[in-house]
Amino acid sequence: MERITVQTRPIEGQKPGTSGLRKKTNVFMEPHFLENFVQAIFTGIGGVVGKTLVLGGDGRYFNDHAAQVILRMAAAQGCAKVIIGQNALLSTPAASHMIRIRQTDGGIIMSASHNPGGPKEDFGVKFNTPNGGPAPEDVTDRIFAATKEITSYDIIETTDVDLDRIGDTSLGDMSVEVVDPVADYAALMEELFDFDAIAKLIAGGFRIRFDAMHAITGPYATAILQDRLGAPAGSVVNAVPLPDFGGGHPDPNPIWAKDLMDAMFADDAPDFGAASDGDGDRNMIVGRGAYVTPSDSLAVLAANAHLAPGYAKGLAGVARSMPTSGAVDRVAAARGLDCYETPTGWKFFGNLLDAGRATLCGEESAGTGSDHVREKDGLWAVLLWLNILAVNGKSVQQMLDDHWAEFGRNYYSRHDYEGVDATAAEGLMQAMRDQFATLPGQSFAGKTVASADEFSYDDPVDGSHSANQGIRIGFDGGGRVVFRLSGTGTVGATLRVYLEDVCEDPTAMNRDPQDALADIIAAAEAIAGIRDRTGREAPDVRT
Ligand code: G16
Repeated sequence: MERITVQTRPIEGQKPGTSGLRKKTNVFMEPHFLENFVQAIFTGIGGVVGKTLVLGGDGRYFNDHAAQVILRMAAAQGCAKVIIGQNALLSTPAASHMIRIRQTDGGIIMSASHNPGGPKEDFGVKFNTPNGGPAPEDVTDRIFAATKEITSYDIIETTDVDLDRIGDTSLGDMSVEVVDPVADYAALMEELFDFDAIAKLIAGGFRIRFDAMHAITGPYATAILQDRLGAPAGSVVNAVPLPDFGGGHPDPNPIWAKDLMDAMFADDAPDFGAASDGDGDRNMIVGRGAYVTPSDSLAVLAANAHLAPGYAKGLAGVARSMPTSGAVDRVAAARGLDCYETPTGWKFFGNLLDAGRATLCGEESAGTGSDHVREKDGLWAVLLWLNILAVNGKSVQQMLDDHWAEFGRNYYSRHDYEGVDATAAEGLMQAMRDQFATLPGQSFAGKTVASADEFSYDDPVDGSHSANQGIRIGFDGGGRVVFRLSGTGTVGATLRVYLEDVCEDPTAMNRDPQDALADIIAAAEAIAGIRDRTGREAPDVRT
């Protein structure tokens, strides 16, 4: 076993995005690419001497090799201990939990989340801080700065560590503890939720279908939903994680989880359907014939979380990302809860959760979570829904109908234009900025613009400022459109157009969102000129 210093040079394009660094896998496999970024993480956090880190990933192609490299670099640089999931697997929420309960100095998660995996698809690496949450911007700025100054990294040359066997081992002077990836997480879920009530619901014939999309939640969902809660074998489908997610796109939305949608809209549909993503932090909830938008899911959970034991004391407050619909704001207003609006990216919830200002958080991008960890958590959302349904005995559709009757409905849809020419996308955004002063008062497709600006955020806990977080156009009557460029894509630019309108008419609560939003969609096109600027006739994905 030899410790060597490898000379290297800065590599372009290592700026962390919305959630860590995501690139094509073959880029990560180029000489020094992974090592440079890992070294930059170590430098950015002040070195790893004497520290304990958690390590795990979603099992996508290159996960196992990257884990060995990270272990060898940590060992070469004086790290005291790495706690790693068996076979280098940990879902993102389970990693967050592990970082917290073992009081470690943080962790490295290998994942490109909902992006496809495989040699030709995506890989990613991100650092989570000791609170279990994604590194905030000051840390990612330090990591990025280190990528631009790197000249060498230290690594041990040795054979691979056996990650198949649970237990303690070592690498040089560093301890390596291989842990069961599921056990601690499952125990946490059992603390938060009334497993007896959910098991009784299921035993009474309530049928569920959970689509793990060949990704990391397979073993978690099988252990919890089938083995502990008694759902019949086969309730969890696509349960075996595969390095390429079976060739699929592990993003739980109606497009990429179409099989689940078809099953849930069939004549013999189960009562409850759900899916999660590559690394287990996103979720999609579907009832029989009833798709629940992530924004509505957050609002319904905020209104009913007290029915689960872990939240029986009520909520300290709620938070949502800016492009997420205002449905949860209505719940907060009715229940007298503080409600925060943050930029896109789970990292922005961290301070609010740590300070005890928010208990539940959520994003339109299929993420919901609470202060139990510092990441969004797919299976947690599924279990909270099941706990609520077990207590009140309603169907998912009934939950939605009752919710809209009580609070009103925010019709919502997101239109994505993927792989757009980056210059064209920037041009579209800039052209709108140039119109901020003149848009208010003008009408487009019958909608009059009330406000036009770019969202910026001042963190109420640490005072940090984040600018350029999405363009907002508000319309008279409460509708709005938000334009943002994704920070998680790996090819060109992805333009996200978030469309929303408010409805308080009890006779108009069950419209198709695309119809209900037709005027807002037309106004967005008229203002931004999406077709002309991107050359696209229609969005690639409508959620
Ligand atoms: C990540 C972040 C989320 C964010 C999402 C969307 O999700 O963790 O907080 O909402 O990206 O990002 P964008 O719109 O920039 O693509 P994940 O599930 O990919 O980690």
